[in-house]
Amino acid sequence: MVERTFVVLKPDAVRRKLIGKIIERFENKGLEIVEMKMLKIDRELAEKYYGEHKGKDFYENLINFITSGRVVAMVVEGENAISVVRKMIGKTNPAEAEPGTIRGDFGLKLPENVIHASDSKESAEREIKLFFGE
Ligand code: FUP
Repeated sequence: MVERTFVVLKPDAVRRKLIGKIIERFENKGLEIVEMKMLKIDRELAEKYYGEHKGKDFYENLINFITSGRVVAMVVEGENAISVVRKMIGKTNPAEAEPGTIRGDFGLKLPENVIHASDSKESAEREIKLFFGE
């Protein structure tokens, strides 16, 4: 089934000039970028985006990181895009992510894990709406 998923290249990826290298992987895979914008996430948007983590010990650190610089938000489309992109990004902790995955190749320690991608159809819909509207 053709799906749409939501991807964010986080402030560490932008600072380290990895935008092109990461987008190239999605294009090489045959996925299509159907929406894309650069923005600085403010605290209000960050709290909505990471609402499920409120109260966790890493929450403040995470909000500070995601609001620390510009990000690139995009909608990526393709056959089974949600699970395919999750496989391509690797495990949450870049120290544990397999080499060959984006986090495994470009990240070293949390919270700087380079990239986000939706983990389900429900979160994809919620996150696309949050960043791109209806
Ligand atoms: P993921 O879906 O892989 O992005 O992971 P989560 O939704 O569980 O976590 C969201 C973000 O919280 C991660 F990208 C990084 C941060 N995080 C930490 O900083 N420490 C943790 O122990 C877990 C997550």
